[in-house]
Amino acid sequence: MITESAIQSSFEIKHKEASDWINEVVQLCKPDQVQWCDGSKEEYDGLCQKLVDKGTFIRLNPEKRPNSYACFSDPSDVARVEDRTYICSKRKDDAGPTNNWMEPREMKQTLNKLLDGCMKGRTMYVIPFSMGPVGSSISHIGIEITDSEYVVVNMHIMTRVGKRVMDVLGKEGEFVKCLHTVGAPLKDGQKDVLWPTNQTTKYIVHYPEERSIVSYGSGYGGNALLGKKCFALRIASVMAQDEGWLAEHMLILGVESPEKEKSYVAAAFPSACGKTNFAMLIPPKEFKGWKVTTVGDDIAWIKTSKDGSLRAINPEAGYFGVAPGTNEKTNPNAMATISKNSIFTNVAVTPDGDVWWEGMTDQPPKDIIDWHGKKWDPTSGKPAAHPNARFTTPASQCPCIDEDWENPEGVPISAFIFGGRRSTTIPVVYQAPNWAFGVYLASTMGSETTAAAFGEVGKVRRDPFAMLPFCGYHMADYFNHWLQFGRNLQAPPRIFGVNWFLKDENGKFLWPGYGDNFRILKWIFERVRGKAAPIESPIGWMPSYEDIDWRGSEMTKEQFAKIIEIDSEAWKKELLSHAELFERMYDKLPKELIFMRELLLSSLWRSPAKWKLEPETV
Ligand code: SAT
Ligand code: MN
Repeated sequence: MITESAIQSSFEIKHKEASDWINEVVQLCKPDQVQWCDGSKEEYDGLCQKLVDKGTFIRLNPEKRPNSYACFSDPSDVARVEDRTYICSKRKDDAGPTNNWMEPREMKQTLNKLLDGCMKGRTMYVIPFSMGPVGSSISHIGIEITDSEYVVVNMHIMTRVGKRVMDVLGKEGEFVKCLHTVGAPLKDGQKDVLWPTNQTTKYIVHYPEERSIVSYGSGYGGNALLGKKCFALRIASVMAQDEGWLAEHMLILGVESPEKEKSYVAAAFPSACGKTNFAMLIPPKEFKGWKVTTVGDDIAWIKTSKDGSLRAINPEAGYFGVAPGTNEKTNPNAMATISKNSIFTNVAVTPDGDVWWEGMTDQPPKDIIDWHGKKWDPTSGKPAAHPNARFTTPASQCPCIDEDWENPEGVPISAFIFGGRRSTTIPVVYQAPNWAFGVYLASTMGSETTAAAFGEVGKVRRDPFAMLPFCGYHMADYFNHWLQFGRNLQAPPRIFGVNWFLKDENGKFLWPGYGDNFRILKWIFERVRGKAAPIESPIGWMPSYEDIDWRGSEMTKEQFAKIIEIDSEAWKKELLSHAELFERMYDKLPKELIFMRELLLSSLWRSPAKWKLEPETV
């Protein structure tokens, strides 16, 4: 049994609650060794080397991909596991109908049995980390305990790790307890596998009242890097509700005009909607002097500052982005970011020691190793990289990183954008006339499913605020929190809906997307400055053709009218499906949302079958 004095640390631990908790976990999980992480480069390099020695990491060619590694996970451990994710609030009613729930005591009994001895034969690492710039008033601190070296090195990139965090915590600062184990103890002398995981049992558990997380049985991404979805969204959303701020599944970007006017927007999209591409967007070449800068690509923490403005930080320090589909055309900034100091999980590896994935180049290189670690057969019909293959890469390497991305005061937010993948019905852009309308728009957003994981492909899955898998409490209470939050703002940010994915009858995209999305972003930029008076439609405010900057585009007025039209019958069906969503959470649903729906319905009844931009039908 490990004694307190055998716990290795290069710095003194003054926080009693933290060291008591560590001791408790040591007694329960029974690791062979315990090591506090100091966040140093030596620690990072040492653990990467250990992973190379174990065979888990492949060191990539230092000329092509300096200081970078590739690894392949166990095939049972390739993504977040939503059906194994629990919100264990004291009352079921607080978790709501969209979260799995178990009574906390019952869950602890189950977990304690699994945790007993779960780290045998392994080293337990203790990672103090800050979500957000160390010491910022918007930031919060966590301590993750893990028995995975992979987790430690990924946390080094994704968060700010080490002694400086314990210094901020002092003797009794608050922190979120994050306990992670791969759930694969080693018997005496047992050889480890390349990707330890528990193939049969996984639990991702949140105790919102205690502000703690326990993750068992997975070593992958959001299941194991507990600062990300578990802390920065599920636990933080509960903290935000209690304390009057917002923890959102949003990217943050800055738009700067040639006159150096600048606005920041935060945008929520469900997965598979090109969020990282939008966060790093490059305006078409005709827009000389316009710049888009990246503050964050996935999560935003937003607090009201003393002067009443809204300030946002990106709580993360790196990007854990989807690799397939990323290339020099879709996202050159991401390609530059991952050129060095990066970890690649479940990509393919080329014979010259570089990485490859579907969509990186038109033709795959010859003789590559697939994500199973085997020679890939291009005729097999199977992808070389797993569709959810990821890069972990430092945000500081992003060529379009915003100069204020680490500003402890955050950046001011002028607009919220909500988008989904919809082939019909939802126009390319519209503005909510007021905050409550915007909350309605975001609460009812949906996306067509692209992956078999969610069943039928092409079915609309409602994903309010893109937060459905990430809200740590009752979704209807969350809507209410947003309504309430807006009431307290002097100048609430404007709210917009966007949809880059409209298709014609033949399945052809009606909007080019990528860099062209800047045209829409520019209109939003002008709207938040009170310019470009909009046109009223039955569902909100629209841009006129003339108010969109078409330099370098061939889009005609007729084509634009098509992606901005409102089909009354389709929208009435849309509203019916909103009612279905609302019924699921009727017990706590804010009445405002029911009234907004009525209002929309009556406005659609009064409008033509197809509302179009042409003056005669307006
Ligand atoms: O694996 S993560 O949760 O970090 C990414 C995702 O699934 O959205
Ligand atoms: Mn995400």
